[in-house]
Amino acid sequence: DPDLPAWWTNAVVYQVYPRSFADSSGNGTGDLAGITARLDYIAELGVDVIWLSPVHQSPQFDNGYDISNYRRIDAMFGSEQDFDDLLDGIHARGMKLIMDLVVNHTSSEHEAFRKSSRSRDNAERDTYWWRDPRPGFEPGEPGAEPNNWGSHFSGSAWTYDPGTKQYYLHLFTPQQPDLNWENPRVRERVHAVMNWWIDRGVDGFRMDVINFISKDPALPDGVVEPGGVWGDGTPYFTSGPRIHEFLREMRSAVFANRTGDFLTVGETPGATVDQALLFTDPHRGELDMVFQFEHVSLDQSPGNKWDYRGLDLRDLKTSWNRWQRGLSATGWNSLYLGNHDQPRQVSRFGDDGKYRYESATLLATLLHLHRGTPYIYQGEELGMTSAGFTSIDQYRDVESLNYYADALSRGSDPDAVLAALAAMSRDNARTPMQWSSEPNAGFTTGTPWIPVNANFRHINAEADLASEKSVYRYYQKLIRLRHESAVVSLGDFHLLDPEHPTLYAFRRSLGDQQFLVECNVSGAVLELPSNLGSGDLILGNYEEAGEPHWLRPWEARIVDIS
Ligand code: TEU
Repeated sequence: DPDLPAWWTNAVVYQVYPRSFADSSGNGTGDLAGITARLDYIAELGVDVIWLSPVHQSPQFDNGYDISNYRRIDAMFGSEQDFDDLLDGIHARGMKLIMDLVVNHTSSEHEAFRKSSRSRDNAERDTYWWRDPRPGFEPGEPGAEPNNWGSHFSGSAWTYDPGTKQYYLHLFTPQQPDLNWENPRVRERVHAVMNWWIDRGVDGFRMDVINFISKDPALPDGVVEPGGVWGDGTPYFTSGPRIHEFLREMRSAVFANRTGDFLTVGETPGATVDQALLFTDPHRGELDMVFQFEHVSLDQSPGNKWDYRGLDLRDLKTSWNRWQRGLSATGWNSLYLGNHDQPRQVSRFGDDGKYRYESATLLATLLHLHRGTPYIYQGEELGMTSAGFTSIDQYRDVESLNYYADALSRGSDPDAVLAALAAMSRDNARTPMQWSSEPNAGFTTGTPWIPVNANFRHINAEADLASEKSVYRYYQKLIRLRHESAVVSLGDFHLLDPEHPTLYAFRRSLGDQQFLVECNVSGAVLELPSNLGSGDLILGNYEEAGEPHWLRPWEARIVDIS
């Protein structure tokens, strides 16, 4: 019933990035059996759902976000049986599993793309975007691309195929050709893949860049910013003309005749509140919730994530407040600060030195007390920090390596580029899980595929589990609070003191229940404005009771003011 609160309104999701979670084989890369062996660790945190980043067969140009066979587990992660064992283990602990669904593009090694590339008139040609060179240019030469769009991972969004003398479109790497969703066969195949996974027992999907699947078939040139090289194609592929039709069609083809507690979450870069409302209105039958990107774009110059500028807290409050209000009557928010594409949140928004515990738990309090479904990215519950890499050979991520090469070829200073990577590279979140103070943080007995963060001897799961005061223990309490308290899952959101530069305070209310959340987002003591009353402490990140009208550095408090 779309009019009743859905089960996920009090659920918490935990993201596993399999290559960096736990290696059971000793080859240096995480695998499925490694995850299965650590399920108690995840279950004890209290989460309800695991989102697993891609484990499908893939040449791994983008760590699995380039799938060559949608119905096979990649051997690097283990066997088909290993997958079924993991799924059973998750279900046995009362949790659900959602898979990553990467269908804006496939791998260039997918059979359909191989066939599509063979000739201009083959039956698969139209399942991807092939276009002629721009007239008046020598095919394959700069300027001959069918339009001026840049790829998300540097360079043109087009690659020339000398065999058939046309270009194909790829919004990401050349090894990730975009599928042509205008072709009904593409859509039917995606639905078939989804049904196949649901029949296998999975509980839903996290849909990669799902708001990019409908493109304006004219593929017009985009605007080139002053000093820029490539045009901005986003107006022509973000929430394109048929996006809502495609999502409704997908929902009915996969979920219409099923009963059960499924979950769909769309990754939607660039989505506005108005679009998110359309995507997540339960009466429309599209998606359950979306990952929006506004709040992870506030600390950089527009359109250039490498130009990191730091966050003004007021911008975050303004943005989240708009999302909270916009999706209050209908629709639903997902809540996140980190994932496998973002730097570690404690390093980016908190203080990963002196106040690491306090700021990690403050950020968690802030996030988990908003209205929406919180997502935890592996290691966040330990307060893991960004990688601390200082040399280009420590990096593995294709986006980071391409950016480095591209920036240097344009004459940038290598140290400045390394500083940008240290702040914003996706590899910051991809270093191995820190399980213990053993060699390689207990992640592998072999050589890890990417260096372990040097701080693993004091930041690790073993240490957090051994202590009553730890980031992990605090996350347990927050998750329990959401499960037990309807005001946390369903209460109205009311922002307080929007103009205060370091205080993030808000009220949640449901019937006669009222919680007040007060967070000091700074390393200095903060005197609370007089309008903020005190009440019974529900949860806070300092052990000793403090002054009611003062917050200590990075102090977060949840108080009952009913
Ligand atoms: O990410 C899509 C996306 O647009 C970003 O998060 C992207 O990583 C960022 O803009 C880079 O600056 C998804 C996946 O989460 C990511 O890992 C994949 O690389 C990408 O799609 C392509 O499948």
